[in-house]
Amino acid sequence: MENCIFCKIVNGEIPSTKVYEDDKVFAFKDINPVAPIHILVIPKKHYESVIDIPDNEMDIIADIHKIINKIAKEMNFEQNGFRIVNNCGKDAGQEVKHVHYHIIGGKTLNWP
Ligand code: D5M
Repeated sequence: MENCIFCKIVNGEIPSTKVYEDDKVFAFKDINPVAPIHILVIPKKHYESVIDIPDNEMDIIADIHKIINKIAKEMNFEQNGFRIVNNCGKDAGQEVKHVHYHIIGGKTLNWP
């Protein structure tokens, strides 16, 4: 989608530190990390937020979670754990209007 920063990252118009890519999913380091490891996992296809994903395209969420697990294992998060965050809309503080899951870890995290 035009003017979407994450679409521009997917198509290489804006540089990123890529962690993973396949035909549907892209992962890269967050520019503003809140923990030692902070990675964003996104669908290549543009959806503004998860609530905009049609029922018949929900397989993309399973695809994203498979990649989250793969990355989490590569980061050795199996023993100490990690956090997955999806901000959905205004009240959640979603800044970038392209579905993304934060993988956050590498230290003990506070909540909320
Ligand atoms: O989080 C949006 C996240 O996107 C926030 O943690 C910063 C990150 N961000 C914004 N621009 C970039 C670029 N260019 N590269 C990497 N990371 C980026 P939200 O859940 O919408 O609040």
